[in-house]
Amino acid sequence: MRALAILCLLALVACAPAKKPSFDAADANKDGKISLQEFKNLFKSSAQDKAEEQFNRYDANRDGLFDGSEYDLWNQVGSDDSLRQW
Ligand SMILES: [Ca+2]
Ligand SMILES: [Ca+2]
Repeated sequence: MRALAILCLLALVACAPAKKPSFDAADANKDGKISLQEFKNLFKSSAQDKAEEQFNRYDANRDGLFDGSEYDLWNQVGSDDSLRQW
């Protein structure tokens, strides 16, 4: 059981979220939505295509904007930290 506990702990550490920008930080113009451009600003210049791909994937209602819940979902499960700018 001890080995299992250690494994669980390791998994937790591995999955611990990196420091991520809050919704408010990403929402540069403070209109309460994240536009594709604002979203892309979170990514490295070399990862702009991937940013757009992810944006389209997580824009659940296809309105071209991320609201809080869409952004949170992306932040929790969709983000690839290697692509991020920070
Ligand atoms: Ca905005
Ligand atoms: Ca949306």
